[in-house]
Amino acid sequence: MNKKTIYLKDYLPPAWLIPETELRVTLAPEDTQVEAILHCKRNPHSKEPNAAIVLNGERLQLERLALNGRDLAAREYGYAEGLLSIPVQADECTIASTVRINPAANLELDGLYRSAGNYCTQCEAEGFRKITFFPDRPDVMSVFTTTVIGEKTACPVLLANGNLREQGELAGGLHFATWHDPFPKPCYLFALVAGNLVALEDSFTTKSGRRVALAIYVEPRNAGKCGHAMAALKTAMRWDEERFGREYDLDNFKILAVDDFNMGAMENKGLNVFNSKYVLALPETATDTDFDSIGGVIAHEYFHNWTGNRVTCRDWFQLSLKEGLTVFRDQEFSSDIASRPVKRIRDVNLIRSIQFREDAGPMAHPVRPASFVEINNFYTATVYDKGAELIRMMHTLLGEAGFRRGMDLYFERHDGQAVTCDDFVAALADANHHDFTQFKRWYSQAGTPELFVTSRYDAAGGRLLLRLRQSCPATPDMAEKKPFVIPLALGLLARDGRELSFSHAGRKNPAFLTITQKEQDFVLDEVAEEPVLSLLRNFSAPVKLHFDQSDEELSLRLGYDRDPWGRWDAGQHLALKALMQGIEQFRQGHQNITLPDTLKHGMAALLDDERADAAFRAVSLVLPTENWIGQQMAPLDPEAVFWVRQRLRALLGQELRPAFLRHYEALGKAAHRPYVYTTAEAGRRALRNMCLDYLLCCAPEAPADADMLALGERQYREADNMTDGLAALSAVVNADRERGDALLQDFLAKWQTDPLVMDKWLSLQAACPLPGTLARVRALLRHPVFDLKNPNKVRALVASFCALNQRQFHARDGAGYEFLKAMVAKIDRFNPQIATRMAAPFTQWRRYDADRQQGMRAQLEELLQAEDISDDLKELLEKSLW
Ligand code: 0A1
Ligand code: ZN
Repeated sequence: MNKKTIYLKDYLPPAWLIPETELRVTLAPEDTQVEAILHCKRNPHSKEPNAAIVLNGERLQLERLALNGRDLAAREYGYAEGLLSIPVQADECTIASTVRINPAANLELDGLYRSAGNYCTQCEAEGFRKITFFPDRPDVMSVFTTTVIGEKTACPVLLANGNLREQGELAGGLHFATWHDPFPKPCYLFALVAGNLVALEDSFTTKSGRRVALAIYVEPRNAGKCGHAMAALKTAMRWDEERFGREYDLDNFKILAVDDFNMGAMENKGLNVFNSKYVLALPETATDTDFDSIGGVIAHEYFHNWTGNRVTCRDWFQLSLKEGLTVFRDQEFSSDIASRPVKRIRDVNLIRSIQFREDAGPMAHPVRPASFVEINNFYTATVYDKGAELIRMMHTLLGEAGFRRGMDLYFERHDGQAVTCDDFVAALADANHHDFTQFKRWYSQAGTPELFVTSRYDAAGGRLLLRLRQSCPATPDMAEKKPFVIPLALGLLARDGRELSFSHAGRKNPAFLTITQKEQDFVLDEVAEEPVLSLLRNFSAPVKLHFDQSDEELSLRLGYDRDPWGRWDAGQHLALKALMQGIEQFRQGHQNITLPDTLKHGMAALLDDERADAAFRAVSLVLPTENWIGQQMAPLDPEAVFWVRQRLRALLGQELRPAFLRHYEALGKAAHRPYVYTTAEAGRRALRNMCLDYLLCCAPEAPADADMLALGERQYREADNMTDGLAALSAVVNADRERGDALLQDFLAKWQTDPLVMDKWLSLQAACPLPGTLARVRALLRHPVFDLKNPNKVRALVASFCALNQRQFHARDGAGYEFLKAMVAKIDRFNPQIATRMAAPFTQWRRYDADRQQGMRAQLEELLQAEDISDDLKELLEKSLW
């Protein structure tokens, strides 16, 4: 199509509104007919008083177009570049259209498509235009009435948004269902589902006593795997009432699970469509992590009903209005129902590993981008996760009660509207008389701010002097950044680990300081002794903190910090120092890297710390991710990062073997049998599997210990659940090819008919850092369980290799790069969204040494030269090469 860049500054309100829409969809695999009646009204707020009606439409075969009941001849309208333009004199009119589409040929999974013979839709961001002609922009909100017609035998179930109005039989073996959604919504929230589906049904009574029918639809073979998702949905519905006062509004809430889906899930009004990965779970087939993420995603989509659907985005630049806020809400939900510290640690790991890297690369963009070519490229960690961090900072600045006041005002003011991030912030500000003017720079300035801190203790005055300086690197869109508002949460520790009290500006023990200037000094008073500082507690702002602490100070914080996040962060810092030192030695040719005592003792104490829960100990024992380590290096040497990290893990495993074994055995005895999924049990399994992982870990190129391999094999055989089985399988696969292969064979034989389990099987093999993995991945492309058209399979094999297996992907011979290029080129022909996501590792090419730079760059250039690449991929390639 050759899309052009569009700019936020060019936003104009729609010239026409469509208060009501009637759709009649007659399904057939290759020839579906869509009849639409749009009731149109000029927008009184439009700046173009005589404008024609302009409708988006792509891949549509137009059969009939009528204005106020009269068929239009081709010369009476214009249709070019996906825009249908109809000149109209009056202020109100009705447009009727009939189009034909081919769902069976839709492999981009955008618009109406088929998955396992069933029909479903994906309309966010701009998929509705592939179903019918419509002003496909979120600020046009319409009341939809949808009649779905299908064959009774092939499609016994016919669903759309809203409440069921009518259903019945038609001639020729057909039947129909008419659904009416009373809530005006943008077309990106439209959904239609049909097929041979079974439902798990339940109900929920809202706080005002209304009964809502709940149903999760799946293919018949998946009946019986929805119990956890249903329980999570009901918990989420109650939580939103209690924490945010938000009640559900329709008579029913329906979820469909499909195997073919580009993303995680979609919040269509009253009819969510989910990637089956985030619905289906049984103890035998899903890990604790899967159970967790199902709860999180179900909640996320449900919460969108208020943050996204009832109040939606004015335009796609405002995507974070709904996504950042809804991620914040799902984070809070998960924190309230399970472990708050562990959730925070996982989220911060994601921000540091993925979002910081994005913010430092060629695709960097502000949380509210100022321009884009293809909106699908902006469903990013920045919009979602950094967006949620902005909400979290405002929550910190206002406190829970003030934040809730602001949210209430936001809903009161904007229910039923399409609004901007500015509107959201204004509601929080007005409800609290708080000035967020400077804070809003977080929305418009990309890049990760860096915070440099030095401190000096004045013993005579009992004062601590803090000197702070902030800066933010230039990003492709902006060279100079103005100072951010940074809430810096902090605490002081005495040398024996006690929390020390202090005061600042007359306030006793404030939880945070608010930094607003480029350089700023703070004085903390009444500090009785020289403290160890715990800064950025709970990761109070998405910044890179530069603050020198000795190993002793970090060890003290690792052992005693009141803030669990601070304990984890201190451990990460301690490990990072050891890693960076080791990397330096490795690069000078030394392979005999040793484990610093401070790290060893810190980790040992953490492992034994019965005051902390098991889940916290498990996450805190993980060394910093390769991504995060890599960000501390220029140029980035992925082999050194992998090698040293693996070596330190192996040394920890060896030197702390008795302790790991002791905990492994004890945690095994404490297990509930059979498996139950509870926070405590999942934590226990996580810690036990962490012990196993360390016990099996061997230094690069070194053989695994036979006794430990046997331990892994035994756990694999004896496991009654996927969490323990997969953890053992993964540890053995990463330690020893031959023994791993034997288990992989066994696993395949057991699970080959379960696609989600096969994703795990593929992913494990692709992420294996042992030599020979690329050949294995190539062979797996031809394996019967693999399917290039299925995004989950592509993610499992291609992304696991190219994004998770940095060592093999960046192998010196460039074969990994060649592989990714070929995959991207192939997939782009039918699914640009997935192809572009797969290409992401290439965007980082500038961070590597000259040879690797050259290797990746050549692939980017080759991709760009190919004919007919998608707009999605083109945007990524051009920005990366620029
Ligand atoms: N709004 C969904 C995510 C989503 C976005 C785009 C999609 O297709 C291009 C699909 C889903 C969410 O935040 O869950
Ligand atoms: Zn979302």
